[in-house]
Amino acid sequence: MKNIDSNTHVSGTSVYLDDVPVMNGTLFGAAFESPSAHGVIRELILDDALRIPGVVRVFTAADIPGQNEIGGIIKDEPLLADTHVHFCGMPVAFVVARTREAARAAVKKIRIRIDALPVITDPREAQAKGELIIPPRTFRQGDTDLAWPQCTHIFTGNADINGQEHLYIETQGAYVIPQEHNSLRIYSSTQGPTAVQRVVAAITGASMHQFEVIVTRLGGGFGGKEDQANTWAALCALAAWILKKPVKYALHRMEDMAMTGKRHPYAADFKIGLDKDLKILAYEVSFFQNAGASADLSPAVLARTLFHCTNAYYIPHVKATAWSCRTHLPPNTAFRGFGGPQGMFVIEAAIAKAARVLQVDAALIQKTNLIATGQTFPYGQIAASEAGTCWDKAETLYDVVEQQRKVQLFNTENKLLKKGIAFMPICFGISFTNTMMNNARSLVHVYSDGSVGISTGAVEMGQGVNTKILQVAAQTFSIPANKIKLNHTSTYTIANTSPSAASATADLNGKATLIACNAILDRLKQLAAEAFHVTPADITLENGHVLVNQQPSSWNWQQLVTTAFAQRINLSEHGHYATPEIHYDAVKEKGHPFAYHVYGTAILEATVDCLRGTYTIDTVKVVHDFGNSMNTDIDRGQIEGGIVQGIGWMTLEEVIYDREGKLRSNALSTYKVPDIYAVPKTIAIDALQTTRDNLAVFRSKAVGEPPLMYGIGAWFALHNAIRAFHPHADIPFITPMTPEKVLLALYSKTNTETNQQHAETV
Ligand code: LUZ
Ligand code: MOS
Repeated sequence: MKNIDSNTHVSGTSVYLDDVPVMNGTLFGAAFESPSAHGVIRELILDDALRIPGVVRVFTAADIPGQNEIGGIIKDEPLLADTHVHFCGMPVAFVVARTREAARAAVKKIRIRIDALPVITDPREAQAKGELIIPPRTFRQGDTDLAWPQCTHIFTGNADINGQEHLYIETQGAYVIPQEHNSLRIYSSTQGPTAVQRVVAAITGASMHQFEVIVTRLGGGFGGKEDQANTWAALCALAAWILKKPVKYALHRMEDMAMTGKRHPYAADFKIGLDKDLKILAYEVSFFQNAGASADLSPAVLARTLFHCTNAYYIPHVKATAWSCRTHLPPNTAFRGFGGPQGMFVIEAAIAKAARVLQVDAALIQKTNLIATGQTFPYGQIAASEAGTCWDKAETLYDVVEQQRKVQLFNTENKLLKKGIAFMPICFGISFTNTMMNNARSLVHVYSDGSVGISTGAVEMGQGVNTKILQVAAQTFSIPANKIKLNHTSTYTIANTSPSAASATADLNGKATLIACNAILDRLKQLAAEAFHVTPADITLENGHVLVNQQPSSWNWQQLVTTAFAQRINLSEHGHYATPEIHYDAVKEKGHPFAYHVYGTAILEATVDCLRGTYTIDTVKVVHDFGNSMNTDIDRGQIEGGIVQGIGWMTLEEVIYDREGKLRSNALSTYKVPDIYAVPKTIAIDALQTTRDNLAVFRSKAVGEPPLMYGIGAWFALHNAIRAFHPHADIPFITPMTPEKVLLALYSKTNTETNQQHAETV
């Protein structure tokens, strides 16, 4: 089935925040952001701003009637700076004016005097100074201290992983309209309507039931709107609450880039030990997460880094510690993969380091250590599948031996162009790591004409969740798709939602919809059974027809519904789903946090121009574990998008803050994202359809985040291409691998460590 939004998308009639008609009398907001990363506010001068024609009011922290607090996991983040500023771009004041232009002009007229305090941008420095968001966490399996003496080879190293700008096409924004009885209707471009509702209640000092948060759809979220849509909604709500006028604020791209957090940069130290057969016996890793100025979602992101620190490998002895380090950058936040990709990069770097020094193919070490069914992850969950199925299929399906032969031939025949291949196996746990969040609700109405309306807590952000939910209802009721409509997301219809995140939205909301549809269907079957003098089990529906003992009856769906309505049978249901089987003990750091894991393997090939340092990522060939895909078109779209986004993170996208904590890569002229030319010429995706039971909706496994991590292989394909030119190149594990870094590595001095070891081996 086609994505139900495709026609409105291509005809420009899909409704995003900025397409909601603006009411007469609407005022427009703009935030004044801190020009310094750290300091004490001495003076805030608003006079010139207030003199701009059309300016209605400038709000500061003193105007907040409730709490000046937007923190979620930890209450450590003011909406508007009060006495101190903690990052460049931190909102200090909110101008409201009759036009957008007046609001922006007034922002430029605000003056602030700040006494500067020392600025920290580096997570290692923050950790050394004890600037931590939460105490460190450690995951342990086996005993690394006992394992080191048994290792034949031990390697140490470090990695520096940069962040990533979300670059959703639709920037952040909100539009708030006062309603009767002291309530507000809040249109928000958010992945988390309930988070917006909770924050607005805190800011106004009112209760959640006074705020209806409505989401039509998002022009992309990628995690950037899981928590950070709250600010704009809260600012507009504050102004609308006090002025009793509609207030709208949709951010300019450069405001959005400067004021919002990104994927977390991480620094890491690793130590890996292997036996003579290349089995990894022990792995120790320390992660230094650059959290930014306040907690936001960093503690949860940190947890997922630990959960994924061994990627798709089984390692008997593991000790992984992670520090969430407070720096003076915008609070970093959720981004597709949620800390997992950073954890996975480091183990891949450790394997690459071992391969480099031992002069073996990294793929050999990877393959030797893939996790098998029954083996245990460091957090205590037992693998229910094996990573090797995807790997083995990829090897044969894509004839890797032949590909490697061709690459070798190419490399002997070419002096200044070199190719590299890398395997990238993935393993990603599906569920919010915070067990409490794994629940969802769906409200299903069957109208008396037989048509169906569905509201859930899911936010459609281009990922196709509404199409999948519609498929659930269409299949359960056995009626055509055009009889079903997915409604916008609203906190008045569905309460206490988890954000649309963690790749779990279709599973959670799809299952809730399934439960609701089945409850209605049970009532309808009961009715039909009575009418035809059989039992409900004898009734089935097929293509809109009612079958009795598999034989056509005189009733169709329409008659069934009309009869039920006439007999006053409830044609609506509110379904609730909570993922079973999951649990986690955060003290022991053991449990069963994930409903299931998604596996896959990608083989990436890159070509480097060894004169210029430029490169292309030529092919990405994937075998991906779909379970039993409900919608292969949507799933393929997610995989292609994820791969390109992952390649962008690993190669082109360089977030640069200067030492004063100012974002230098603050526009698309200075922050390079993949364009059509950066997309690999070939992306081949093979759907591994597995029959094993799992907790996904219709056994169709989650597809949102996992494919991003195939992009990590691009870094290692480039790494291998560089080594084809300069076998002992000194290639630090720093991301992204921009052409500048490639050039530096191509002409780097010989790395003595690999050279010495090489000499010894020879
Ligand atoms: N959000 C969250 C997430 O709050 N918890 C998670 O575990 C998670 N995982 C992935 C993406 N977003
Ligand atoms: Mo996300 S990183 O699933 O909001």
